[in-house]
Amino acid sequence: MKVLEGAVAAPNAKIAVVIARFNSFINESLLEGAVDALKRIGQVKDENITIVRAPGAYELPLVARRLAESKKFDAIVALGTVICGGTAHFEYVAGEASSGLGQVAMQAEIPVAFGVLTTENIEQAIERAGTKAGNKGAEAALTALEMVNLLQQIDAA
Ligand code: INI
Repeated sequence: MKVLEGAVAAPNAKIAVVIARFNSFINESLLEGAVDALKRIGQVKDENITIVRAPGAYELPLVARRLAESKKFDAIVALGTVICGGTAHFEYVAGEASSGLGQVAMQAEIPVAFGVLTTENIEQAIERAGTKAGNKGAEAALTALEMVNLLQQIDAA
């Protein structure tokens, strides 16, 4: 029996991190967590990490798509924060970010980790950006590395 399961080990991987500026006070903590996880846990070299800033979460898919099409990266980590407001705007922004990033992964066949917080309020976002509920940026970065490793294993099987 052959079982393939990714390890969080892709030290030679080239990773693009695309981060939204909207809600930047939260997103910068997600970025800090992601870069720390890539370097300290994943052993990814500093020169193999590219950070790209986009206006908001709505714009993340197009930027991710361009990065994927460049073929310069093994995985993309998308970071942003969409906080529920008084209108349906939240749903459109979060929905486009989520489905758009998923489409990029499927079309370009490259891991796109979803490090976009979608929360009811600012407190929930803070909790997930390096305080009591961990750091979703770090989690997304580690998932990206695991996926790079897993796809390499599948190709080699
Ligand atoms: N962008 C976010 O990243 N998070 C939000 O919570 C948000 N809200 O709620 O408005 C948001 N809006 C901006 C959006 O991403 C686009 O930049 C904008 O609509 C222009 O296309």
